[in-house]
Amino acid sequence: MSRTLPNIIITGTPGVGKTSHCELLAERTGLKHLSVNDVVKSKECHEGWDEEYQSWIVDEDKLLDAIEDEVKQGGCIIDWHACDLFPKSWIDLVVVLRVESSVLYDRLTERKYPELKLQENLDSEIMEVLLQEARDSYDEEIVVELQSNDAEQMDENVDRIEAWFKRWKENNS
Ligand code: DAT
Repeated sequence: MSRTLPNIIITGTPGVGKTSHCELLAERTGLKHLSVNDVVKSKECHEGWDEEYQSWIVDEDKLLDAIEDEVKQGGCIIDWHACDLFPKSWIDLVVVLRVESSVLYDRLTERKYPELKLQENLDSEIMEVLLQEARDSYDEEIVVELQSNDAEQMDENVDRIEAWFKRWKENNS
């Protein structure tokens, strides 16, 4: 069954601005902000809490089962720091947000990340791990890399994604 509304993934290293972008986009487009973090917690799609990393150990099969029906209907903005687990057939656009290391350092310090987690996330951003994961998992035409260093860039990004959404609806109506 084809979707009447698209599904978008907003991904990137923690602190890059996924949640902020998703909230703005949900307001502007009426699409649903699907925070995978919230689903993992509320539907217990995890195998416990990792003390060292201060994060849930996600059970990906459970997670996919928990969101499948909703995502297959379309109209979701998926907010998660990974993207390779979602079946290609579910997804219409993958936005990889990027940020400069010094800005990310400040944002993650503000969040009081433990040292190891802070360092690993900074390395991950510098090594473009999420961008590579997106390119390896989806057709290159649907993967977009956008900068998220400041509010102006966030506004531009939201405008761009909203414009993409309107075109998608026209082309798929
Ligand atoms: P994520 O969901 O990727 O972890 P977030 O949306 O929670 O990131 O943002 C982390 C913090 O950084 C939050 O205080 C908002 C701020 N922030 C994110 N993107 C920004 C941007 N482009 N301009 C200014 N502040 C931003």
